[in-house]
Amino acid sequence: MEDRYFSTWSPDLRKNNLFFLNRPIYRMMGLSEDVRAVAWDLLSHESVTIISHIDADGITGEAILSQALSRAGIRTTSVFVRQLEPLTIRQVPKDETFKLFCDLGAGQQNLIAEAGFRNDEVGIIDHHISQPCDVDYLQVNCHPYGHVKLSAAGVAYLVAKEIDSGNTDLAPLAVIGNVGDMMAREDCGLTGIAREIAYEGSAHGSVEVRKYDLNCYGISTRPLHISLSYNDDPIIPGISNNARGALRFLQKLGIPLQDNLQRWRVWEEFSCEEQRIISSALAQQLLAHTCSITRLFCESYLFPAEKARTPLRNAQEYATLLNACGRWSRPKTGAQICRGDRGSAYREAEHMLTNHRTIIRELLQFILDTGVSELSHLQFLHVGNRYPDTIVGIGAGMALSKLNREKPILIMVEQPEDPSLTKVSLRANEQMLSRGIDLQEAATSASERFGGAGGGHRIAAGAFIPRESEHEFIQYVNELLAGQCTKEDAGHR
Ligand SMILES: [Mn+2]
Repeated sequence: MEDRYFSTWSPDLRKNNLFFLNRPIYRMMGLSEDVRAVAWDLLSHESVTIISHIDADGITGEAILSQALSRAGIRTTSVFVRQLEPLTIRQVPKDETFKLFCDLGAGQQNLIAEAGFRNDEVGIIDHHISQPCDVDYLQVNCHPYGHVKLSAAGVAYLVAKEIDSGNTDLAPLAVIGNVGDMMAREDCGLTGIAREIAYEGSAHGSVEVRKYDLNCYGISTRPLHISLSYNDDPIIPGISNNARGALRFLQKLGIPLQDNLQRWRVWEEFSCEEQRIISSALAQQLLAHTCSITRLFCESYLFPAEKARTPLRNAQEYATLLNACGRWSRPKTGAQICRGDRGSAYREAEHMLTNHRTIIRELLQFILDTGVSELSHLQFLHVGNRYPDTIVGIGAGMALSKLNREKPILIMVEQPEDPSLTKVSLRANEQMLSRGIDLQEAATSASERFGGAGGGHRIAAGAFIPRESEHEFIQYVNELLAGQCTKEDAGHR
């Protein structure tokens, strides 16, 4: 890690450095020094309250931190929030415990300060853009160091390992957090520190890294032809969105598609030789339609200790299971699973996953039936109050591959607890990113302009905006997206 090169950090220097982000001295300090500073500080407390996000990254981050702290003899309690805002910050107890924010907090430091939390009782472990704040909170954030493909669970793992080098058994959780936050998506595999963590898990025996696996969701639980037909990255002519076509394609290869119990085999169960035959047939299919084969393969991350044919077997499906728990208000069920519960918590999560999928399918159908309105650089739809705001982003992402694949999609949903607010979800795809699209930037600046708040990542972002500015907001996002494309075009000239 380059960061180790700059080791000008000293505790006193840091305490006196009130202007956190944009000062050169901050950039001079390294990520590893920040990791060490937070780890040391944590060890000085008797009890810690972890405040984390309800998604797969937040849940795995919490599980890593709470296990690392308990092992060090520190009491922990956890609070999960959908996001950190004036209403939810009230759930953070005003007590003697140290408050450790995970996967959130960096962008809400002023809110934390306004709520009255002092800098000696707060720590932040995050990977989102940091907000300038007069209170100098102890923070470890990979984002300002340019590690943009590391999730909060990844950072939490670095802290856990600094607390005790024996905590490498928590690597699978960090891998799930990274994959859950789509850190592996753009490059068809994890990169940088996130990848180092996966290989650490591999050395430890808890993670199996498959370097040239099929880039397809559902390799441990879905019949192969179903898995292939759902896949839209890459789009394979005759197979994507066509389960019957996918089945016919596989049948021609002469490989048994069912096991001796007449169950459909999942990708993971095919032998290396069978996988090789199927992969090369898929590559030929792409080439025959002059499509690129570069995204056909990816590096995948499996957990050999987990039971076969369950979503716990690979990082992508495990992350979905945790996201289902979070989105249906049971993040603690997910956290229990991360601690090894394969009994009641796991059964409950399986039910939630089934329910989650049913509602998402309905939402997807609703979007396709209703249709979207198109602007020059954006397609959008309002789903009213029909669906919970926690799944609308997923529905948007799935709908995108079936709608116009050239323009980002924006979906609005009413906020049941606050009718004056509208929740907005934005989704793009890799091709749009390569043209310069940055949804995080668009969501942040557009929502700020109308007195809302937004954030996220280049490929997926969200915002809350005042209901009355919906129309102008959409128009403005469209303008911003148009600007992002032109910028990119100009750069290529
Ligand atoms: Mn995250």
